[in-house]
Amino acid sequence: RPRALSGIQPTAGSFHLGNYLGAIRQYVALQETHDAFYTVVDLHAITVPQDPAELRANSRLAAAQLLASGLDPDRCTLFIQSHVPEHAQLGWVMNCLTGFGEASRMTQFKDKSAKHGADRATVGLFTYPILQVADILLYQANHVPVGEDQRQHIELTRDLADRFNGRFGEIFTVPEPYIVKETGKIYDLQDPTIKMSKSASTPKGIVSLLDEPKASAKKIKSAVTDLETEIRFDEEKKPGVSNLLTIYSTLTGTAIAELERRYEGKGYGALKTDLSEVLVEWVTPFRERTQEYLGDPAMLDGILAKGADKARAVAAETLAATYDKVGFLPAA
Ligand code: AQP
Repeated sequence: RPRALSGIQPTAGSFHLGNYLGAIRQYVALQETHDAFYTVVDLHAITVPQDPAELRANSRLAAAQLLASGLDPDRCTLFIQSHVPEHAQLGWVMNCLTGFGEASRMTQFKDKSAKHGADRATVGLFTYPILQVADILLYQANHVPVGEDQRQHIELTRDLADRFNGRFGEIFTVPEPYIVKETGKIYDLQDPTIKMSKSASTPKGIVSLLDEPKASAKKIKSAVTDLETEIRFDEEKKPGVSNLLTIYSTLTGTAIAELERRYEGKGYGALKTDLSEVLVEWVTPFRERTQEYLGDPAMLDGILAKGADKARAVAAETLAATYDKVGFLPAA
């Protein structure tokens, strides 16, 4: 079986619809075809200021939401990144292989540091794509399910894997991004030209999965569209309507062409009302399942402990091979 690896930050508490449609749905699907590793990346969460108690709670909450989305601990390996110290250890080796200019070209860092102010952005935020490289390479992943915003980081991962393999000997699998074209970028409901994002979206532009379903329905109903009336998928001319159609199509498994037919001659109001119902039907059981997992912290921690053991077995092997190739003296 090919390997898959992906990570998700516990920072925001609730995941949003972009995280789910862009990434988590693919995590669930790849359990069936891949030896899949999924990690809650708490090391990445401290690249921006965080509250320790909140981080701890959000890490459990992230794991609960992943399980509620359909991850099955018997069919994939789910773990907390900091439970596997090899991530930080391989991260250092990868830091030493990355050019300063190369790291400076990462657009995610540019966006995020612009938001925090250049002086307040940490060195950790600057090097987080390189830690992400280590996250992926440790598991020899063939495929990395992510949203479109992560494409550049997967490219960096491929470059560094090639560089290491060329310089020290072939040990790393060069991974491919696994980005679903239709849902790789879900847009903000209020500004459908930017991605739905926990840091850039306004509260009305982002659907947080754990919000009160009624509040999410309201956000769909007040989504920005355009001045026409026709329900047609056209990302360039009708980004708002196209985004709603993408969400609708993915949540219900209905082809977009079929939706266009179904809503011919009907107004945007009808589309929004129906989609808000679809969303409520999806988030209501999702929230319940998340609460069930949270209600049993011993079980949740047990799943994560087992996941960390499984992950470590793989990660330790890759790290040992890397240390050997680099020329570190083995510990006696
Ligand atoms: N709008 C989106 N559409 C499709 N996929 C998305 N992802 C995020 N936003 C969208 C994907 O979700 C996964 C987890 O992302 P993360 O843990 O890195 O979270 P994030 O990128 O911090 O989420 P945000 O909201 O995008 O945060 P900010 O605003 O901080 O950048 C990833 O696979 C990501 O591609």
